[in-house]
Amino acid sequence: MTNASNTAAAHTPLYRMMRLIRRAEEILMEEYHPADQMRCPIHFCVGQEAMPAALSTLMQPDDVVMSHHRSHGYYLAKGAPLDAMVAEFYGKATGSNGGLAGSQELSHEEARFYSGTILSGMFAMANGSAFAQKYDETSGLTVAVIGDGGMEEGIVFEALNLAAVFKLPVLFVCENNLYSAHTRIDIRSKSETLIARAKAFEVETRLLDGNDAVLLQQQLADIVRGIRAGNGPHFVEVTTYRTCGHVGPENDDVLGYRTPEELGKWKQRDPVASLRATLLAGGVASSEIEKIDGDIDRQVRRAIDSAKGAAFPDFEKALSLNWANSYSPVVAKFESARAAFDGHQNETKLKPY
Ligand SMILES: Cc1ncc(C[n+]2csc(CCOP(=O)(O)OP(=O)(O)O)c2C)c(N)n1
Ligand SMILES: [Mg+2]
Repeated sequence: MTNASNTAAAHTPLYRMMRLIRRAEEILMEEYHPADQMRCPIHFCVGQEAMPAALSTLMQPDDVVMSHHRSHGYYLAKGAPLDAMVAEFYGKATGSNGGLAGSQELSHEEARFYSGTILSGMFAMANGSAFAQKYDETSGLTVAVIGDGGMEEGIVFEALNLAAVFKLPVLFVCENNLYSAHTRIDIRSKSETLIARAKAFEVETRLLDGNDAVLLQQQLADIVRGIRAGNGPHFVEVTTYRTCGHVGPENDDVLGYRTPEELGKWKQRDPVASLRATLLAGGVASSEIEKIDGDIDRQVRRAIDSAKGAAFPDFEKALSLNWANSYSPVVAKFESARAAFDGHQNETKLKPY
């Protein structure tokens, strides 16, 4: 093996993770309709795989990752199992949350991965997690991920300030994909970059290219090392783009909220295809890459088959997880099984919105 192919081969795990995230998303999108067996809204992350993949190579078991709604990449990056994620979308008892959370609240206790749909909530909760890590003198850090839209929530500024004052081991990540749902950043903000907002609290900041996984991995390695060494929080803005729709498998470009030129420009910078090209150019055999690709597709299809075959959670057991020990009368309607129920649930089919 030459030096160049050694270097390229070293990026194989990065490629494997990126490809897993990409293909899990694509195959789930194909499966979503017309079967409609996944009954939860899902925010896919096609185009944004480089950041979670780069992070995956730097995470330790006692680190905590807390993500916004576009979470699947970070779930897999933290080492949580694919099967449990897919089963969660199918609402099955074998899901990472026993089938009760779906995509938007996906978490995995053992892997120390959490996500939630309340925009920016993760920045605040990460402070609590990082405070515990510091107080307990563990080597762990907490990663909190939000989007550019999330940066418009007031709690972001309270969280950044507190993390700076307490010098907490937090890596704050803002995935700037230029859109909050269907509203472009230039309509919402005078600046297309957001690091200045974190700098105002004297938090260390970096603006990074979110579509170059190899470069990201190197840059993040330094940042993570600094946080582990006790240097306090770091805010990273990664510029990236989702090439899929905002929510659901549907292409929402019909809404005309972005230009085909812009989309085309970002598709040219596809992070998965470009790392694949780097590996090939660096001498990694195409047969090796094809083997990785084939293994991943089989792994995803197996996860879907096993999710389909698994049982739904037991209703009584599910209710016992309700800490308040009470539930809405709407739930009682389902429990009594007297409510009219449309098995096809056409109304739940997600449309672009
Ligand atoms: C507090 C709050 N307000 C509004 C919403 C509705 N909402 C869900 S996703 C979204 C857009 C988020 O955009 P961004 O943070 O940029 O993340 P992206 O979807 O682009 O990954 C909005 C407004 C929400 N989930 N939480
Ligand atoms: Mg966004």
